[in-house]
Amino acid sequence: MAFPIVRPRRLRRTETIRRMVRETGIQPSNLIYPMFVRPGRGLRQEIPSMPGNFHLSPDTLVEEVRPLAAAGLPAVILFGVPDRKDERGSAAYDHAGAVQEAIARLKDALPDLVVITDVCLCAYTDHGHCGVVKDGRILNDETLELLARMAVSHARAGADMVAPSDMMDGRVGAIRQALDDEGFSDVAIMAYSAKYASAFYGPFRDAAHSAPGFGDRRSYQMDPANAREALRELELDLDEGADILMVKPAMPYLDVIRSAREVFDVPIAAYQVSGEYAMIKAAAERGWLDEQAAALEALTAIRRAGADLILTYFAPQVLRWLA
Ligand code: PB1
Repeated sequence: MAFPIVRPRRLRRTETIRRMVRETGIQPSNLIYPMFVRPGRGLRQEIPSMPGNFHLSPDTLVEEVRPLAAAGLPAVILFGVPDRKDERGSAAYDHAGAVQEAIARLKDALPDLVVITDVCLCAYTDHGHCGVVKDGRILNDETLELLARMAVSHARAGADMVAPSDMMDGRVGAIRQALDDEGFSDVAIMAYSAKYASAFYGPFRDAAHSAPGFGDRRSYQMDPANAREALRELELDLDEGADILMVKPAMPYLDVIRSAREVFDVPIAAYQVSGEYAMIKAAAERGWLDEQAAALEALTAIRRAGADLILTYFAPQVLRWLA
């Protein structure tokens, strides 16, 4: 059959009909809000490259999250911005660190909120790489023990999940082993499995003061040209014990998200990174884009590609838009 018997526009005629046949939706339960926490008290400092996002101290972070949790936000992921850095990123696994304190405060104030923590050294090392550096090389196996210590310090503070974003080989297995050995077998791992050496991380690196001091991350993060390799990375992390698999960035990698959804039966997360956020924000500020329409379209695309969970800096706004 064809036109005029068949008229696809019949199901686009009114918003109610369109809502009835809409294939993809965004719910608060799909959202994870990335947040930056620094040592101190009473801190709430907007991040210039990421308007609407803030450097917070553990006390102000709880107050920032409270209304978002009440609006249905299920989870946050915490990124530490320490006052001190050294070559082995020792502040990352300091049991008295800002992230560790923020976890404890959040779990005390909002027990049902899922607290996820980023596990990586780049914000904590004075060279800005995600691992231990020697003679200009990022050492893989020597880094695993530090990442495991960082993850255990988060679990000890009460984190529900840890999210290794370092891209060292074998880190999921090392973290799983360490968590289980220390009695945290119920702490889940959301692995940044297919994480690309992307040009879209700039605003985050400004926010976390985590740009590499030399070279780049291409000896550990994936080549943007590779999609088949992503399936290998996702499979390895699953075999090592990951509970959730992530693709990052999101919109430039919808094909990879789609492949991950088709191949793996575990929850798939996608990270709408700082550059994806900043692009829409900047264009909207200049009057070139409708911010809400563009942001929701981008998030819908990421969901349509197959992501169950989206890490997005738009989370507070999406909660308002969906209300
Ligand atoms: O929003 C973002 O850009 C996230 C950036 C991401 C944080 N997990 C990494 C950026 C980078 O590679 O520098 C941090 C890597 N541990």
